[in-house]
Amino acid sequence: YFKAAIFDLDGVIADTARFHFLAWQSIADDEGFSLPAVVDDRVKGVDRMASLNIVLEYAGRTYSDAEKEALAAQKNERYVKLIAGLTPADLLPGAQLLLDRLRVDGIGIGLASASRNALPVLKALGIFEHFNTIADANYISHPKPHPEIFLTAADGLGVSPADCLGFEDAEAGITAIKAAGMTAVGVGSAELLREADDIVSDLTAFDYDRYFRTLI
Ligand code: G16
Ligand code: MG
Repeated sequence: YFKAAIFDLDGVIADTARFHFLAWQSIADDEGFSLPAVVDDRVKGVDRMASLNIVLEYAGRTYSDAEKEALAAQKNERYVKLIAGLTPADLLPGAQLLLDRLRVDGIGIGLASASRNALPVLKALGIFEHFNTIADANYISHPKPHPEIFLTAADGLGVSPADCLGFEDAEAGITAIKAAGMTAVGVGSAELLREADDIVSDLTAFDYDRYFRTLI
């Protein structure tokens, strides 16, 4: 049995990937180019500046560092506006029930998110109190697929990586979990998440009793 669960945020717990994509799309619109739908998957779990670099591959020109800083800031302003209206209804299926069960069973709960907006998102979703530790992009220096963010979360929980189960919807995230020496549950497409030890379409399909000991 595992002693802790470490979650990615966007695409695993929160239905926020669509807001990231909308914000990038509006940046592309302003700059006069369009984004193919595949960008939605390409920016999943990828930090802000690296996401911008992916977006700008579809622009017809190159951008200076100063221009990039300005565009990244603009995107974030728009994203922050879009998530201002988040409520517990924006939790992905199965997330609330799983977090509740883990808490009741005394399993450590950690967050490993590439988003610098993870805190306000957790608060708006009403699940901030469930987390025993939060590792987000504000506190780490190496983005996923580097294991640092998952190792930081395990450290915060005081649990060894081998006793942690990680949940991710992005390929780079699964790589990070495996590199951290943890077991990985992929949430979403089986094709994209081949490296995962187990794959579920969403958290309602997660087999709790296979991984965690139920106390009551
Ligand atoms: C998330 C999203 C990414 C986003 C990144 C940074 O990662 O999946 O698309 O670019 O956060 O977000 P922000 O601009 O808010 O710092 P995760 O790891 O939670 O899936
Ligand atoms: Mg994600």
